[in-house]
Amino acid sequence: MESTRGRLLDILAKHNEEYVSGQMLSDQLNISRPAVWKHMKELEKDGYVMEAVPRKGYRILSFPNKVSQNTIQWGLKTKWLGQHMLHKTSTPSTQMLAHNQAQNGSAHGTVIIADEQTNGRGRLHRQWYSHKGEGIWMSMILRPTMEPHLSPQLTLLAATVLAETLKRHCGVKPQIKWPNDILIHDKKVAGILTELQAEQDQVNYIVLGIGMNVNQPNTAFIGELQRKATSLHLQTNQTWDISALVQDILQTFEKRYDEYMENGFAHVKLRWEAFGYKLGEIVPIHTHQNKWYGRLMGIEEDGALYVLDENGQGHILYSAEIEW
Ligand code: BT5
Repeated sequence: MESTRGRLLDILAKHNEEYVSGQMLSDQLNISRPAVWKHMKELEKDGYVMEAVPRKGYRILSFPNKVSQNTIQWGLKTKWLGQHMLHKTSTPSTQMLAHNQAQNGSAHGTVIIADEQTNGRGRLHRQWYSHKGEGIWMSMILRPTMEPHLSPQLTLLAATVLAETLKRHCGVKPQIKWPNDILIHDKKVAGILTELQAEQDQVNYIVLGIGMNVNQPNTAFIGELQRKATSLHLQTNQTWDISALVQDILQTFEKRYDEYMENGFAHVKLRWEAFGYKLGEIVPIHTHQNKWYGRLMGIEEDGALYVLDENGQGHILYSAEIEW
């Protein structure tokens, strides 16, 4: 059962900047008013900054710099995304948890987030390094009315949301490497993993996983990642508030998702192409056994990559691994 303290935080967090009276808290939590006051003092010891105003009540002024359901939901301006949330300090993979939750009927917009993943994964069962407390490791459950073959559009949508949010929030210049990598200065700062459960012609649910490196120092990246990966901290020399960044991503995602559901893919495509990595350039392309050179032209309605070969002939690539 949830603790009194947890429920107290929940009530205060849901009221954002409004005061909640001691009487209301005491009624809802079924504890005395001196007990409410004692809980407040305990929270202050843990780094919460509280305000108590006579005849108005209590409110939270700031949370400790630590991710929790409350720190994310406090001030979260979304209608459906992240209104249901599960936060874990450690879990094998938020993707796995999200699949379990979705199969048990969790609502559209449910978000699962963890401080650490012990078995985080990328596409094709590749490993995803998820350093404790230093990044965003989260999965959202989406239940769109959509044909399964269009689901790659959601990966592209998510990529534009991450790029757009990072640019605005952190002042960096992100680029999207088709189909799911977010790069800054040629190094990967975030990746997206979209998995779906579908019938023949209708998506049942989608689990959209986002992994983003936020506050890792240089020493966090070892082996192949030393060359390939970066974090926002390394790119900006700042330490970022993870909850605030998650809020911004969720708010931007909800807005763009609703627009996409209403108006279709055309705007997503334009935005994606504005962030497209090496678009218009000639790059080596590995497809199955072949290696050839092609000019990256843009993306198709179904999320495929459109490439021109040396003879000017167009190719539509669905699962090519592109190397540069
Ligand atoms: C991805 O796969 O980029 C998708 C990553 C999705 C991770 C999220 S975290 C929340 C949710 N829960 C999960 O278990 N997963 C999702 P892919 O394109 O296959 O890239 C994987 C490759 O990226 C690896 O083979 C490494 O080369 C590299 N990589 C691994 N960890 C990285 C990191 N932290 N930062 C940058 N690159 C990384």
